[in-house]
Amino acid sequence: MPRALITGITGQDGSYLSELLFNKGYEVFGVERRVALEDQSLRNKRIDFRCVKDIVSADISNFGSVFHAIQKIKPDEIYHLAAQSDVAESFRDPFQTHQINTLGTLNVLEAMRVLVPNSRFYFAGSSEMFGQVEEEPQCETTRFHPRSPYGVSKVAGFYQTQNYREMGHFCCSGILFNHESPRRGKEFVTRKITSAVAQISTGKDVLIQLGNLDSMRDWGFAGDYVKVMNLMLQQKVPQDYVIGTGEKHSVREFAELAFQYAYMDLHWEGKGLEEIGVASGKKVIEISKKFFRPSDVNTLLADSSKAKVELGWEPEIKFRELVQMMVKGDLEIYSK
Ligand code: NDP
Ligand code: GDR
Repeated sequence: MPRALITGITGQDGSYLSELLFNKGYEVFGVERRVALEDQSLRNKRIDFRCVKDIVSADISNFGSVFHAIQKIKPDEIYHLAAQSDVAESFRDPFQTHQINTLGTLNVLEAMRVLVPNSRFYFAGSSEMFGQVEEEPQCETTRFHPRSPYGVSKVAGFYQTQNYREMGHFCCSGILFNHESPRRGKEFVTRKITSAVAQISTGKDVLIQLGNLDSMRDWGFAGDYVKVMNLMLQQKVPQDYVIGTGEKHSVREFAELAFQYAYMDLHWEGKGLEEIGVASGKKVIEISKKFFRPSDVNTLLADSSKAKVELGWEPEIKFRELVQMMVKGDLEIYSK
């Protein structure tokens, strides 16, 4: 049985990936940092423990703890997903973002080099590396121009991964565009909207404060995207791949559709910072300066043709089904 190690197993992607690998016959191991005073049942709420053989304690930003975890697990495949993944937070704390994302990735790669040099390594790269896009759509040869400390940390992780590959290790990066699900954290705009929409539809008085409504993203489903992480590590030659749906939509469209799937009609009034969203005769959305970023990525669109041709990968779920799935998930939670 191959042994897979997932860093970031408590996160959205970690949970879907652990289920996928278990169903493919892997022994699945995770690393998880222990945080004092935190309710472990809450932190582990996404994980199906029937799919996980063991979880070892490690903080990715500490080389010693990563070293011990890899020494204990001796994985055949390492899926390095752990990160400070919140772009807005990376402006507030660029140092922690760098510590976890850049040094953390180096910690995993170096422990792999010393302990399990034949292990296969996946790095969770991001469309945020393209940032201020220099061409549309973005593919594997598009130049990086990151626009946040998070984006910079992922570019560094990408080049570290490439460097270990050039030293002879089997290392790949997936350059994944935004992917969401009912398990998405509520700090991200999609789940922030669908969880509020579900509460409004069940009669709660909720006002959603948003930032840049016209930001465009290529949004896919996390369950589709974890499949490609595994596919990449089964190839003969390690390579990097861009992964997205090839469709882009604005935050505004996402909100309109989310209200529609909860049987409410959303329309907009006013302009600029005074703009509001109205549904069922009530103000449900307002603009808040708090949610604008010092430098944002205004548009992203993936060209995943390399993954389609070489890996046979294509997304099964596109924008409309994704929004519907997320609204449905939150309606189930909030109507209880
Ligand atoms: P999440 O934010 O849901 O999960 C991040 C995971 O990293 C959590 O398990 C978190 O654990 C863990 N983590 C954070 N800091 C540390 C640390 N110091 N030590 C150990 N573990 C830590 O992210 P996603 O699942 O959405 O994303 C997975 C990866 O893919 C991330 O690297 C992200 O940057 C990247 N990515 C995500 C995209 C997306 O749209 N979802 C797109 C492109 C890239 P804890 O429970 O302790 O917080
Ligand atoms: P992103 O996702 O930054 O693309 O990073 P997020 O959902 O945070 O933002 C998407 C866009 O929406 C705009 N926006 C808001 N964003 C948030 N979070 N909250 C708001 O209220 C709001 N209003 C408007 C943002 O300005 C932005 O333009 C995600 C993460 O999962 C990263 O880890 C991953 O690498 C990238 O996707 C690809």
